[in-house]
Amino acid sequence: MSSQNFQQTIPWQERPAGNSDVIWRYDANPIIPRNLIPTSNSIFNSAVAPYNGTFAGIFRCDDKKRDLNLHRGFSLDGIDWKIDETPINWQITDEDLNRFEYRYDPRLTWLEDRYYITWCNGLHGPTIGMGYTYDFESFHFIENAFLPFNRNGVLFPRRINGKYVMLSRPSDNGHTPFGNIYLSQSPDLIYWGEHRFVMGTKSGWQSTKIGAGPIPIETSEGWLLFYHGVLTSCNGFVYSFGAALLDLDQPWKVIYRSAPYLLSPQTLYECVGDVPNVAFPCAALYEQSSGRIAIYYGGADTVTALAFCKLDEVLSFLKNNSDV
Ligand code: BMA
Repeated sequence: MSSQNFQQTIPWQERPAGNSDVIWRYDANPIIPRNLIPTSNSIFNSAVAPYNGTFAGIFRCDDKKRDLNLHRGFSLDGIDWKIDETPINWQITDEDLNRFEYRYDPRLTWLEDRYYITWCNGLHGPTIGMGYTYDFESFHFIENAFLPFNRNGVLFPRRINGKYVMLSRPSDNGHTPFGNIYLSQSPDLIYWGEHRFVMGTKSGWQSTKIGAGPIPIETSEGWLLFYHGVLTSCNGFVYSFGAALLDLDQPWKVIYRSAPYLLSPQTLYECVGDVPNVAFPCAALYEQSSGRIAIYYGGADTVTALAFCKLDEVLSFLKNNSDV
C-alpha cells in the first residue's frame, strides 16, 4: 500500500448485469455537481487519497470569474464530498513564484512521509507546480518542476532505484494539438533530469495527444497507468482514457498498452458541459485486498464522476488487447 492508514473501504459498486465493459460507471454519477460550492462554475479533474480513515481531496474548482484554482475537500465515504469555498492558501517563500495565474488538474499521492500534490501551474505559461501537506491544513509550495510548457505531471508513489520519478507531457501555451508522455527523475524533488520517452500518440482515440492520469498503481507485474488520449473530430477534441503497464524498475518501458479505449465520453455528463466530450481521470483508489479500483474523472470539464474496475480484469484486458 502506498498510502498512509489505508483501512477504509473504497467506493464500490458491482458491474451492472449485462455490462461487459472493463470499466463501468457509478450509477449515481456525477458524484460532484458543478455547483457544490456557491462560488464554483465547475468542479472536475480532481484528486483524492485515503487520509486518516477517511478521504481527502484536492479539487479543481473553476469559479464564476472563471479563475482556475485548487480547493481542499474531505469525505467519509469517497463519494459525498465537502469542499472548501475558498481556495488552498499555499505557503510560498520565493516572491518570484508567488504569483497566481491559474492552478488546475491536481494529482495527489502519499510518498514516504507526506502527501504531495502536483498540478498544472500557470506561471509564464503552464508548467508543473509541486507542493506538499502533512495534514491537509497547511500547504507548502516546493517549486515548479519543469520549464513551461508542460502539463499532466504525475508523481510515482515511491522512489525507484533511489530516485523520485514523475511523468509529464511537454506541451504549448494553448490547446496543445500534440503530446507524448515523458518521464523525469530527481534526487530531491527539486532538480529533475534523466528524461526518458515513455510513449507517444497512436491511431484513433489517442491520435492527437496523450497524458498520464492518476498516480500509477504498483502491481507485481508492473505499474498500472491510466492515461487519457485525445482524438480530433470535426467537432473538436474527444478525451477518452485507457491503460498501460510500465516496467517496475524502468518505468519508461511500456509492457502493455490498451489498443481500444477503456472509457470514452458517452453519457450526458461526459458529452454535455463547458467542454463537451471529455472523460479526464486524475485519481484512482486501489484496494489491494479485493483488487478493486475506483477511478475519479472529470466529465465535460464540468462535474466529477466515478468509475470502477478490477485490477486482474484490467491486466488481462491489457494482455489480450495490447498495442505497444
Ligand atoms: C486539457 C486540460 C484539461 C481539460 C481538457 C479538455 O488541455 O486543460 O483540464 O479537461 O483540456 O478541455
